[in-house]
Amino acid sequence: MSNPSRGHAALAGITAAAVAIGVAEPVAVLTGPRSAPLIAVGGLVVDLVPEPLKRFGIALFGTSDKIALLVGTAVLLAAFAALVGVLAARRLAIGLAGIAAFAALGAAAALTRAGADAFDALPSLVGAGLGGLTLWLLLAGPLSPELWAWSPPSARDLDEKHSEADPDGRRRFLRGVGALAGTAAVAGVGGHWLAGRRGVSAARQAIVLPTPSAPAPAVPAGADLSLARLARYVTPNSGFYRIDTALVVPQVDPATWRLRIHGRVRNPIELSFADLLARPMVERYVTLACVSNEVGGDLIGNARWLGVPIREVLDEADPEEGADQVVGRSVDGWTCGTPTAVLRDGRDALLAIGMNGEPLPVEHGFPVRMVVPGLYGYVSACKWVTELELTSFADFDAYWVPRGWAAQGPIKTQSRIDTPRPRNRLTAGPVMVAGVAWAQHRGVQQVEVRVDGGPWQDATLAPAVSLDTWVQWSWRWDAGPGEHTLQVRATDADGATQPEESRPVAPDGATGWHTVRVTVA
Ligand SMILES: Nc1nc2c(c(=O)[nH]1)N[C@H]1C(S)=C(S)[C@@H](COP(=O)(O)O)O[C@H]1N2
Ligand SMILES: [Mo]
Repeated sequence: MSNPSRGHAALAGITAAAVAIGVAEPVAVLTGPRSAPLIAVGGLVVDLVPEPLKRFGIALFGTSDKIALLVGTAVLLAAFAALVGVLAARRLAIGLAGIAAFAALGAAAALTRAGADAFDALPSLVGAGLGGLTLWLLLAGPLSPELWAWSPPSARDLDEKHSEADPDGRRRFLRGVGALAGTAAVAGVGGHWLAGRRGVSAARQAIVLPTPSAPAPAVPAGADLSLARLARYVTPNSGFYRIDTALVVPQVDPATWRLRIHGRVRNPIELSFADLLARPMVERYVTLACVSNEVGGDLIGNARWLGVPIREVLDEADPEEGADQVVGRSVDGWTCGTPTAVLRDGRDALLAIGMNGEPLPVEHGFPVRMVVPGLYGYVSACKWVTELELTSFADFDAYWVPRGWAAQGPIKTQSRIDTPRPRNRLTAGPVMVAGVAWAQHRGVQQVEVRVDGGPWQDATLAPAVSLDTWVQWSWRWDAGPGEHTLQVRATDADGATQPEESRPVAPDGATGWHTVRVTVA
């Protein structure tokens, strides 16, 4: 900004916004982190942005998409705040109106989040009040360069005559900006930290998982080929992919958690966490997969889940005829729709509380989530689940359905080459080609590999715990010098081979053969 006093005005606007956002944080300690304006508006954006844009964001930023969203929101906010400052220097009322518009947006965003009450508007309102005060202090009040205080002149007047002429006022103004920005930072960081301390990690650590009455089968020897770069057969919790719409991870206290099984049932049920713990638990390996996984992608993981069979709970609730959909609802309002028949057909669909021998990690749905073998996560794997509502597919569309994804989401047979990696440079001679393949609940019958479009060769399948997990495969390649293309395809136990046709992830999962190009020297 070439023009110093317009720069001052912009700085005043940005400082006012920083104060508003910063002081909202300690208020949000009382009302919950999702009511803080930046997070609330970000959450609204997540729910409202058109699907192709969101996919572009995910493709661009990967798993940092949420951070990118918040940084983007903050940059936009700063630009708007600078403009508000410049307008406020001409007429304070216009600036205050700009702040009021912000407050309305923040409050509206907070109030429309699932489970919100009137108090959720508070962080935005308190923030906006103090932001408005800041604007006044810096542009018209005691912290403004002296002349500004007497009469609010036009910015042009300021530029030409006064700002250079009042070094004391300028210094006072800049000191004020520094103090207010510092206060905003302390309030923001401190409030955020306090909100974090109110999280549930202590409650999680206090949980002692019950011994399963039906333990998981042992992982057969040789299930994990233990090759460098090949995904482990069991994915550690720390490396398990995470996909959800939550900008702040819901903190659900197991002491107050409830699961309601209701809707079109003859016998509605409500369970506490203690009720759940008192039931017989089963433990099963199940490979979870995301519908947004590209061919060759890593939005898939295999874990040992401990939980209560959903089937048993549904049997007790006694669904009415025609209630063909079970809607899993998270505390944050997210929903998924699972076919009732799938949940009752005998597969190990679980209300899971444990993951690889630990209580569920908070970001993976603590204290309770759904896990359903054979279905993509978006139609089955509700984290932080608090309701199972019996309805029909005709009567209710779950979260992703109106956003262009299929209501039914059985996992498609897929296979992936983990080693060698694309563009690896290899030495001629024997090369171990290996990867994973999956066709949950049907099972993988065969994996084949081909080089440069040549004949398909049978890979060796490692043993797996069950049809509900992925399987590792390997194939010894006698690599000759040159550029080569490796491809893989799997056939499920029903004899259906992965189609070659490359289709995008939407609406119901990608198809095509994973293809890796390497150089052999
Ligand atoms: N509450 C909630 N549960 C959710 C989601 C979500 O956005 N919110 N995303 C689903 C999707 S799309 C997938 S693929 C799985 C991912 O589970 P994970 O993050 O534990 O790997 O969670 C499912 N459960
Ligand atoms: Mo997903």
